Amino acid sequence: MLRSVLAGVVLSTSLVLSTSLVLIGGSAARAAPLPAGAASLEAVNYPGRYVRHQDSLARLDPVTAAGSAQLKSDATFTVVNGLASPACHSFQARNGQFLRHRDWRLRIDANTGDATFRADATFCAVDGALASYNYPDRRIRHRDFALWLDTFVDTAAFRADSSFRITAPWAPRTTRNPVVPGLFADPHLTAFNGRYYLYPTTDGYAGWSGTYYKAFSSTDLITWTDHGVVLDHGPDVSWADNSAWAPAVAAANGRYYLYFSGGAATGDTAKQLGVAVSDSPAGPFRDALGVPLVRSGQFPGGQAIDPMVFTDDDGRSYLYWGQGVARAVPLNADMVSFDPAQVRTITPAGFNEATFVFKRNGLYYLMWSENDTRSEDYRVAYATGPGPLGPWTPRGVVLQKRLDVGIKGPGHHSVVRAPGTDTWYIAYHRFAIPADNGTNRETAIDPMTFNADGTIRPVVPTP
Ligand code: FUB
Repeated sequence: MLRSVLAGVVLSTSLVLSTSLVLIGGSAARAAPLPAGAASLEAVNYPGRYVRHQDSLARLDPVTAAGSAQLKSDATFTVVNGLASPACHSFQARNGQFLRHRDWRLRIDANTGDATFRADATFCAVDGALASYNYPDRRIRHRDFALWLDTFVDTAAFRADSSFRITAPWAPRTTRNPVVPGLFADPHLTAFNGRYYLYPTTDGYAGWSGTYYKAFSSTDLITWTDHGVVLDHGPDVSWADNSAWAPAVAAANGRYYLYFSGGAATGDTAKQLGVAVSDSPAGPFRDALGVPLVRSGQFPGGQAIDPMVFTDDDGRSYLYWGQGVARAVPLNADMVSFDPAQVRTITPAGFNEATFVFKRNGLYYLMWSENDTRSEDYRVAYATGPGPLGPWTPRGVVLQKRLDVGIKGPGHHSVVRAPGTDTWYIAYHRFAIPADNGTNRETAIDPMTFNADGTIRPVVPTP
């Protein structure tokens, strides 16, 4: 069993993750991320006992190969992006709930997305243990084989009781999706220089109030490199504080342009679109304009969210966006401006949001999401046309829920062609499986295939 060690007390094998992070006032100043993905946590001073949940409470129990499937499942967690901070971690149980502290006990609960829950469910690797994000002087520690959040005392006994070894999971994943662990939505999957890049919304926030974007890259759509936070509304965007939604990245002029939606502190009606630029697809990106690219209310009707850029074979790029009303406009060659007089409305019947355009064999495809992202009926439909601005012929729904395997609300997608081939993939989000909803979504990728006449075959979403 490959083991990495979270503890400073007993170092059994390869990867030592201790003393790697310093907390100052509750925020991570220096972080060495734990490997994301499924894992089990073994007590260092009680080898053979693992963190598990039972009746929602976290405790340490013996787990062996002969143990029941339920026990192994209860003793398996997925290490994910910290719900309160990307510098720290959250631990998602197999039932979709998160390890969190309440009344100083460790337990599992469903993510409400509010700031208190997210902070209670975020832990930072510090000095060989897991410190609470919101109570940084307290660490996860076992006492009488129950897990508590206790104030750190610098004794050998406390250090031992708060040291856990990250091991291979007792209940390994059996599904290919989600492609990156944790809560990520609105995935923009694209390819640059023969490598896939994935830019999602960071999810798990009540009201989708997240503030930052991460980027991931892969050569095979299976193994992903986490490039960390590539744009954060807090420090990086003066005109947007929240609602960091639906990034989309395009390459031009030897650079990479990240289009995004952002809300000001004034509330829901103030969504605007921005554009940030980087010399690398892995970021970091900086706000290219210092002001919105599309201002709230600049084009009356609908919300200014969900930007997407399509670049045609002639090098001309087009910006698409909107919720309620779909809009499109040719971008100027600088990729950060356009002629407002050229903006046109292209709203298809059934449209809600998440426009996506691509081209195959000379045919243009306009795709979008229907219904509300909180509905299990959120889904993807499309039309085809002779040019990037249409006119468009509706072709129907291509991706929708698949209740027999627990897939609800698949949508806000993107499409990528495997470089140099006619193999296509669709990336989309869905309610996280199991037990989640339209603010706890996860990113999946599945093949997308075509009929001989160019129409898209119904996508079979897979768990
Ligand atoms: O993720 C926030 C919003 O939810 C997106 O902008 C919409 O497309 C919907 O997915």
